Amino acid sequence: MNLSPLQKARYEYSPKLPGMLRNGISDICVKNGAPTESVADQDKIKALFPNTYGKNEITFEKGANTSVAKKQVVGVILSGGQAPGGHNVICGLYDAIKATDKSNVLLGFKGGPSGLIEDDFVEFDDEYINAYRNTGGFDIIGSGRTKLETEEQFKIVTEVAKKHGLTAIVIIGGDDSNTNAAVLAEYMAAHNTGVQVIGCPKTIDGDLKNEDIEASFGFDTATKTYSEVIGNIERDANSAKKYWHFVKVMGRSASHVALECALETQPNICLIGEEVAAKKMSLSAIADYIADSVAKRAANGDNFGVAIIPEGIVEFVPEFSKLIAEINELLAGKKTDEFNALPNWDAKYNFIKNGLTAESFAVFDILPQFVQQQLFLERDPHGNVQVSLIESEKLFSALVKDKLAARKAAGTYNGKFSALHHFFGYEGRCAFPSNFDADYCYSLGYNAFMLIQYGYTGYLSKVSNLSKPADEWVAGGMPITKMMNIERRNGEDKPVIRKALVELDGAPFKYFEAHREEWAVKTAYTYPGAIQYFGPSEVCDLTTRTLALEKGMLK
Ligand code: FBP
Repeated sequence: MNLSPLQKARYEYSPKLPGMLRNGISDICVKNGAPTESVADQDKIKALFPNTYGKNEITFEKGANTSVAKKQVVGVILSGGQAPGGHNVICGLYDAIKATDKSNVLLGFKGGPSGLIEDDFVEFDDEYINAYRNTGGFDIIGSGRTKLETEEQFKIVTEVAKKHGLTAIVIIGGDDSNTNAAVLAEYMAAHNTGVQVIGCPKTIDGDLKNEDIEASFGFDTATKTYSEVIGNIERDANSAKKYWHFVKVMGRSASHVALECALETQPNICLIGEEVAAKKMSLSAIADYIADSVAKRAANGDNFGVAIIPEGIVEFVPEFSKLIAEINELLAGKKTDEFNALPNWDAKYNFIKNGLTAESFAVFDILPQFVQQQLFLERDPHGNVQVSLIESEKLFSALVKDKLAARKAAGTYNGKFSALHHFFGYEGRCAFPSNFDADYCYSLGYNAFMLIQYGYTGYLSKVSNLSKPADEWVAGGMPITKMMNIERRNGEDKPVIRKALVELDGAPFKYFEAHREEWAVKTAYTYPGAIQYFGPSEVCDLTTRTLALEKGMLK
């Protein structure tokens, strides 16, 4: 195979472990912490997880390894969207497994959770693993979005585990996948299978974090990748001085990615979904907010700018969510066929007009026609509108254009507005992991095996103190049940890990809020440049601004 020079160089990189894990397997012992309680709904969660609830938080420290030696056969899966560093979680896991005992085995189940059900696996060896060290992607075994949650699936997984003599399963995934890891751990314990289950926190969206998990892996690299390109676009905008760039960035729900990119690049505008919801902003109010920046900059002769739009934004606009709910209702069941049979858009438009409340129709009516039509094109398997497919970067630039036309007619604006659109998502999910993600992920994997070796189940591999150099990182484990509460999902009460949205009183948002008025008018762009893998630590080992602000390292 032809390898790029960087690929070869990254194979040679030795990821940094937390200081306490650096002395070799025989010198790692457990320090017991306090028993835990779930973040809310304690009685209900305890009743649902009688075998795994309330266990102690633990950390590892230097000291004689007291774990009981046994042959380990571990299965691992990657679950959900790709995130840079996933390969290193598996490499760290593999190295710890083999350093403990060469005869231990690591099986990778292919294509995500379905690999466990279909018993589709590969047994890792040095040659296989070495081809993936410090590389991006999930192609080592692939990933998938099948949910492991039914009793039927758990029975099959138990059979597969028995067949291979699995002692443990490691699930690398986001909030949903780790919720399922907790349920599977409870099932395995309740049925005395002897199979331990350990989770690892992954997602570029950054919404799997809490007082225990400081960051999900992949967020660092993905946001640095987007920020590099946004910075380049800012420089292009400032050079040509003729375009407003509307840049949508991934983040299915929470706006952490958009906020981090804004902190890195200081654009003129960045929308934050959580703020839009808290202030109950309408589409029109958001468009006015952006148009104000365009107009003020135009008054200074700057007919250019950059606006960051989070992928999940429209679901945070209350009137838009109501509109979507009404459309789903309007087209439920056979009415979809009736709608599809209408001869042209005019007839469809009237059907919609007659079926929506006046309030929702008013919202529908201000949407540009391509968005109106998008709402009826792609539907999910339940027949619902796929909000994530709406081109919100184009939606907002179109709404802003209308606002500016009205202002021009009223004589309050006299600039030029020419918009370009970008969507950055997949570009960042498989980048070579930054040194931070390479180190963090390797540590999560290595640490996951230490949890297995010491007999823990239903735990999330936890590496903290991440804003400090890696030798000061703290490795340990946290019962997943500690992060759970009860939420309503598909009409049922379910135990789930609480999704972390952007906190409007948190330091990252506060910093942004304190500066955004200035950024909206001035050209205050910053240019992060490409991720640096080799060079001085202050350039190569930087964490995100979000983490630095949360930990008080930046003011
Ligand atoms: P995870 O939550 O599984 O990590 O995935 C997040 C994400 O990258 C979102 O940012 C994006 O909306 C989504 O995946 C895209 O999913 P898909 O890969 O299925 O198109």
